[in-house]
Amino acid sequence: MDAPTWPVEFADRYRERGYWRGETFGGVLRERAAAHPDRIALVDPAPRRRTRTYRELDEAADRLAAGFAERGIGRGDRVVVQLPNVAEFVEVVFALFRIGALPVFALPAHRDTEVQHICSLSEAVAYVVPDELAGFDHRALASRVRKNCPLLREVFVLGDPGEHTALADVPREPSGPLPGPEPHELAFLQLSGGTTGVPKLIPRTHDDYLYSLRGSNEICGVDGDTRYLVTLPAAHNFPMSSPGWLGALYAGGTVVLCPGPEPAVAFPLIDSEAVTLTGLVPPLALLWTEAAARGEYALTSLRLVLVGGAKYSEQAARRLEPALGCRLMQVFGMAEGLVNYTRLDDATETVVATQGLPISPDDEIRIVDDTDREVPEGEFGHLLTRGPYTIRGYWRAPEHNARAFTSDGFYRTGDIVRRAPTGHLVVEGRAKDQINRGGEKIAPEEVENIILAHPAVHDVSLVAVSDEFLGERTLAHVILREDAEPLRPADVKAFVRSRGVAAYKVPDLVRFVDAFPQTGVGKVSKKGLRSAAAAPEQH
Ligand code: OOB
Repeated sequence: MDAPTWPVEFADRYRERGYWRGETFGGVLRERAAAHPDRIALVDPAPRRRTRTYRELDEAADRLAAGFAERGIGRGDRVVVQLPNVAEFVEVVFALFRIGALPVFALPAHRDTEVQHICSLSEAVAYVVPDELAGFDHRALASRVRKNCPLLREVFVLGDPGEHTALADVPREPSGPLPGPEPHELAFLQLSGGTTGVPKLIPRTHDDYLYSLRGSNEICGVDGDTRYLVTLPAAHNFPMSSPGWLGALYAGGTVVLCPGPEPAVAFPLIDSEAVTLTGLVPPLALLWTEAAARGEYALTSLRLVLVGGAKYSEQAARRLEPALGCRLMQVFGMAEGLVNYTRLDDATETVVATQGLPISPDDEIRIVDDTDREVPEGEFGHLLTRGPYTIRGYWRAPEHNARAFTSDGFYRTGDIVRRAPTGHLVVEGRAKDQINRGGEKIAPEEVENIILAHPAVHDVSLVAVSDEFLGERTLAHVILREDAEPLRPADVKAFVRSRGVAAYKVPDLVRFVDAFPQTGVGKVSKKGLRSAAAAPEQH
């Protein structure tokens, strides 16, 4: 088996309670297209405004599915999808859902190192890319990755295909219904934020993910009149399902694809497309709050903004509602499953100071000490969780699973939380070795391994330093080899960049040291490094 799943007694209970309804994504789109064929499902505003009705989206998915199937892509095959916020992203994903092939969601920012790893680990047979994005040639990246991944048979390119296959040449007239996936089967693989040298893949089923959408829609009041703006990268779990573009489509609403998250791009779209709902990470929420105060855009259609992905300061949260003229909801979620929201009828104090309550009455929450014993009510501890949309294990990672899950199936989130008197969760910190750079997750070990490959570097440790705007930034402490030529911080950054990784993983700061502070057991003391980090930086 590729990943552990729910024991049968849990699966039975989740079905009995109506969480898992035996729907599939392909089936849901078919039903919505039959119920309201001419309603607008997608608005893709750039470079020239295009729309897709539910019928058009349904038919586009069918034709693409037939084309993929003709090229030998079938049930259970993995296909890495790395596309920006465009209509074709949604069409490709629904086409793959229909044939039961699994999209593996890469972020547009990912480069050779990440894509190579994702393709190898998932044993992907195909990879879907744009031709160029933000001045970067994804076709060339695909050519390089393909050399190292013998199983990768096809590269589909949105736009000019170069040596690969044009996505536009794939669609075929469907010759009949394709044998689709079962609701309990996997729908896709999502990337974990990661705490180890390499990210893990998160296997989500149709049943479990659709339940999280239904639950999110109910909490956020999403219905056929909702117009959801996809501000963050569509491949991330938050804008996908909290309640996200998939939630909006589930409810028969309209999804507006935003080409960039900055106010100058998003605000005119909110006004022209009458956007009602969106989701933001805290640094963006800050930017939007400041920009809205300038009053250049009416933003009157906006009803609700969700903020999550990293801790949102209470101070910043208080300013959002008056500035944007809409409701705020905090969301504390994870691609592994559990999602918490504050509620529309919560008092302002609760909305600005807590990270919410779980979606489901069957989300089991334990707050424990270092020995897995429950802490007294109201005190903080490690958050463990189990439930109808939280995975029981990562994809093909048995050793990691033994550490990341308890023997009775609780996921160790790595987050430190406490319960407010209202029962709402408050995120107090993090026990996992991960840096949260404004919602973008960085596993220090991954970046350290890259820097260690530099011939002049003897050792390195990457830590978080607090940052007013991003929450956290990265600082690399580097010990050079004794005989090495001196390096400048810029050389280390350039080296990381040259290895082909997402730009957000390039250290923000680099400091050269002679030794790391040691802990009692002789391990690098990251805590010591963090407290030493207040000293002025070198350039
Ligand atoms: C979301 O998902 P991931 O998988 O990128 O990251 C999950 C981690 C959590 O374990 C926690 O450490 C952190 O991100 N986090 C928050 C937070 N929301 C997420 N920390 C503090 N306050 C919050 N509100 O980030 C994600 C997935 C679905 C919905 C929203 C966010």
